Amino acid sequence: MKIIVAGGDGFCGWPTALYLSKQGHDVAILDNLVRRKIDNELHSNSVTPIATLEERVNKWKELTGKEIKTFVGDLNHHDFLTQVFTQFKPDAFVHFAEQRSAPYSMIDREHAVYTQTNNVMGNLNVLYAIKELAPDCHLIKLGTMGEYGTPNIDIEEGYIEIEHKGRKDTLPYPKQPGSFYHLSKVHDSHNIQFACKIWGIRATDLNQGIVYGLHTEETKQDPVLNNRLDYDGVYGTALNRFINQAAIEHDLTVYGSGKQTRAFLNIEDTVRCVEIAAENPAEPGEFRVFNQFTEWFSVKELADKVQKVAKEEGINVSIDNMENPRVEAEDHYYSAVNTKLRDLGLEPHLLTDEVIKDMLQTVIDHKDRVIKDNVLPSVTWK
Ligand code: NAD
Ligand code: USQ
Repeated sequence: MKIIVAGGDGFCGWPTALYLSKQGHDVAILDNLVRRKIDNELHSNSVTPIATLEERVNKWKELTGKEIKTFVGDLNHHDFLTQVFTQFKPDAFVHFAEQRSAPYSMIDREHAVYTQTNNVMGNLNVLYAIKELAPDCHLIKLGTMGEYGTPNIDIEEGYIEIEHKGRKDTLPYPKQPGSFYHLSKVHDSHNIQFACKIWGIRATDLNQGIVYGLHTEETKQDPVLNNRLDYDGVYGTALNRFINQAAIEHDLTVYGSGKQTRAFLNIEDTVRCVEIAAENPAEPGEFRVFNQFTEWFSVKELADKVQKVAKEEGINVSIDNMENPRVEAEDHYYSAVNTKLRDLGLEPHLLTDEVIKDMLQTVIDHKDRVIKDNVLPSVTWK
């Protein structure tokens, strides 16, 4: 298949592009490299040193003989997107290219507006490009489990059957997102569903949980192929952050009681889930939703696991239940369905002590790169 990976210079997109290329697909990366600029804005960095996009794809070609074409530009530049679609003629468009940090979207008005403009308009431009230039192209869109929030009932995969005043219907599952970023994903989902209905576009919304991990089989092949690893209070995510904190012997920053529960998956499963979606496309006009995660944990459970593994490695770190900078439920029910990707063949990589130990070792190797001022959270929701 000819597959565009939009956001292919980022944490999820880069290993996905390599994996799909290794599997024999003709892959092109589209990215405006804005994440590298945001690192500069935040005076932050990836713990792992990352090569330029050009160096990355050149190294991949040198090692494997496989070419990954690159299109450097913005989804919100219509002429650019038109050129990409006309030249590459994709069978599938994997859309990772959004501003993905909840804290970044909550910094102030400007960052909230940027997040929603970048994400919602970018996605709308992709929908129009598919309609006008590649109507059979399958949109594989990265959504998020956080679209659902933490309702007091089980979370279904996209839709819920409701009985109301004696009548029944299957409706989109109610959405209660917790940041302007998570809201942008809800807006995207609505736009995609509408486009599928009116234009007959085929789309899969992958409601992904929090991704942990760093390496995949492909990124491990050479340091130039390194994936990025965020640890700061804005882009670092729960488990990855705790492992980084342990590596520099910093207290683990559990927000509030830490009872808040989230769905997680290993980066090696992210790449496989995208492949499964690509190889089993939605039907024309179908808006399909898969919950993309393998396990759920409370934040406190993750901190306990990291503390234990770190101790076995001779590192003693405390858990700091700091005041929660977010407005979110800490004591809540959590149970979510995730059968569709498994039914299509996903074999989960579960979170073991070994996985934490491996990652801890990688971070220790690069710990001099950690900018300590960036570790504590700096953004509040209020
Ligand atoms: P990332 O920030 O590392 O990568 C996103 C990439 O998209 C960056 O390389 C950036 O330069 C590019 N980009 C952003 N806006 C663009 C635009 N308008 N035009 C072109 N390129 C643009 O993020 P990530 O962690 O790889 O996340 C990828 C996607 O997966 C996001 O949509 C995110 O919401 C979703 N997701 C991520 C996680 C996670 O834990 N990392 C979990 C669930 C869902
Ligand atoms: N948390 C801590 N301590 C920390 C960091 C986070 O206790 O140091 C807590 C947060 O309060 C929250 C939970 O951990 O309750 C998750 O926070 P996170 O920063 O790991 O994840 P989140 O903000 O939800 O966003 C991340 C990605 C986003 C993706 C989302 C998937 O950045 O792109 O959409 O995970 S999900 O959570 O399923 O919506």
